[in-house]
Amino acid sequence: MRIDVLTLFPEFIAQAAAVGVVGRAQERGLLTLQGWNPRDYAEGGYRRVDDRPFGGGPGMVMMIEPLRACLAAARAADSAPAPVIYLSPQGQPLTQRKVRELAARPRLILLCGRYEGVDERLLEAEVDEEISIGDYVLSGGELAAAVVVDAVARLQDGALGDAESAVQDSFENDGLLDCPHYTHPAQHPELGDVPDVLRSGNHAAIARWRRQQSLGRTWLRRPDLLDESTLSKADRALLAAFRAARDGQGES
Ligand code: 9WO
Repeated sequence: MRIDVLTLFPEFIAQAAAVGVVGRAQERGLLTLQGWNPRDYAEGGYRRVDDRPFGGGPGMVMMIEPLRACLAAARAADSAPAPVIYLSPQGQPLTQRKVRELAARPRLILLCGRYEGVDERLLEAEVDEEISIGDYVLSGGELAAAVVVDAVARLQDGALGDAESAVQDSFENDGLLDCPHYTHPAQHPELGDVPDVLRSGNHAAIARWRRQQSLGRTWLRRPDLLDESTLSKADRALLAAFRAARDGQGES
């Protein structure tokens, strides 16, 4: 997969994508990432990319022409068609479902705004999709673009090692939250013991416990993710037992 990122800070994206799973995906040729700086396509000695907003008010707006020329250059770097995605708080929320959809494409172009944003006419003419990574304001689209690159890169075939793939499977976990994890020491003098079931060697019981923890934690922390009517009978029973154990805890 190829991802082109239009940004006034291309080195930021390159650094964020140089480490860990995403860095390795690039080394393995599973992901080609290229940064494009609109300033390189700006006219004049000052290489201006922003100007004052019509209507007045504070701040600056990114101008049409440097972005248009930069986008044309990025598009021309590869013959595969690419949707242009603008990262902004006004976009559609990014979900794992959306990430899977984007990861299946041969190519993406990500557009990062700075200042107060981009001239609306450029967005209307060139942007196919607007995506938000959450309901907060950043100082630019770069951190959000790095999030998209990371989430999409790790879904490329061969990007994860076997162990990480297993983790991925358990995270995707039917839309449930992950279960708790433990490692050595089995006993800690202040922080307590690892649950016995995880040291029992009973793999069926361990799988059941983890599933129950996932269900219980989703119910407690993110009830919006849980549609109990779509749970299997076995899942409903595990969740009922989780609730019962919790209700019992406060009683003497
Ligand atoms: C800046 C600003 C200043 C005063 C009053 C209102 C204001 N709005 C903004 C603003 O939204 N600036 C954006 C900065 C312009 C587009 C790029 N920026 C951005 C992207 N901030 N946050 C994101 C973002 C992207 C994806 N998901 C979450 C947030």
